[in-house]
Amino acid sequence: MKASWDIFCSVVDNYGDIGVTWRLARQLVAEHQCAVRLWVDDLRAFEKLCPQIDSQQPSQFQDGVQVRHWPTQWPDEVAADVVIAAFACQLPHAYMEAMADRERTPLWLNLDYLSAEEWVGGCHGLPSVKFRGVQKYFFFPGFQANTGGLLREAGLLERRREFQGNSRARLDFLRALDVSPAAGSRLISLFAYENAGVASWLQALADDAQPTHLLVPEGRVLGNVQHWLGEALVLGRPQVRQSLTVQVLPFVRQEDYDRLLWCCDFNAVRGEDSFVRAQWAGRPMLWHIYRQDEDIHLDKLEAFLALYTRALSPGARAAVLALWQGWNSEAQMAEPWKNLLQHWPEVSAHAEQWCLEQGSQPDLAAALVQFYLNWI
Ligand code: TRH
Repeated sequence: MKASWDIFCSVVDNYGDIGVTWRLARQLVAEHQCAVRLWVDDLRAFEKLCPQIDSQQPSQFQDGVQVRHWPTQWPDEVAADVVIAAFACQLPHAYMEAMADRERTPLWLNLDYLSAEEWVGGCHGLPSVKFRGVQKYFFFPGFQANTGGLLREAGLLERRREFQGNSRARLDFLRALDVSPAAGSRLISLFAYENAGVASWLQALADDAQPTHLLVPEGRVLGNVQHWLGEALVLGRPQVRQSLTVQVLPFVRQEDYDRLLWCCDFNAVRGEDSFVRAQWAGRPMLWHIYRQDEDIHLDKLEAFLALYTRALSPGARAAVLALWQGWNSEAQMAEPWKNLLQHWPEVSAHAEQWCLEQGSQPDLAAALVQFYLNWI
């Protein structure tokens, strides 16, 4: 019989919580034949990355996943074989009672935030709290073999390479978004939080001899872009300043965001899920990390940079470090950007190499299923 899985997603802010859990839920159904219910407390956030979702429906099937609205008043529900609380969200008390009431205790996991820090490997899979005999375990995504890995659908890298090798498919995809970059221009996507460093980067792109077409999905960075531009941004309309064309795009469905990343020569991403997807795109990238209290996000940033730049030459390594550290401290970006361009061939080849390396490890959904099989 199929194992049943309940995934709980509380949308704290932004799209990372739902982005990750939706991806995982679909993959468990498609690749591991699991029966999955995804409990989401904010269906409107979900609708943004999956437009087929009807935010008024308390229960609906999407891609084989039973999507349930997580109501404040918890209904009487039988607990699943495997229960995932995403990002340390608190399960409804009545559901925890239902877990404990089951004849066969469920496997209860906390799916944690992604970090490249060293301690993660040591904590992955360890027991956490207990509720009436039901043991909870930590499950950590990560980049090293001693972690739960990264979300990566079967065949993703093959599909990505095929798309990138097919200039027609790329053009058609961009055309459907009303994007027509001039021949010879560099294509960049910009998905970030508010960042005072944006202006200096855009100015450097505008001053460059090579033209750039910058695609900015609707979101939090638009204020900085508009401020630099000095005029109102208009969705879909290319706005030109010297060598730089800025174009705001509507927020697209998750699959299309992947294709957008695959199309670009350079991707600025943020948070957790877009950060991973940019790595699977195999192109040079820039990460705007989610800011946390007491600057603990900076430790995460440094831990990732140490791993990511390990195989680079000293010059290229210094260029990547300066760019990423500058971006995350909202510093002036012109010099770090120009310096990165000096190392472009190496940084480009490295992005593909890093993707290959990460892609050779078990993916997170497979690791979760294996964890369950080892546990029963
Ligand atoms: O939206 P985010 O900033 O989410 C954040 C982070 O996950 C952060 O770590 C977490 O603590 C916080 O949420 C609560 O960035 P992220 O993680 O990249 O999620 C964005 C999602 O939106 C991702 O699944 C990709 C998707 N997306 C689309 O589907 N279409 C789009 O057009 C764009 C720009 C993104």
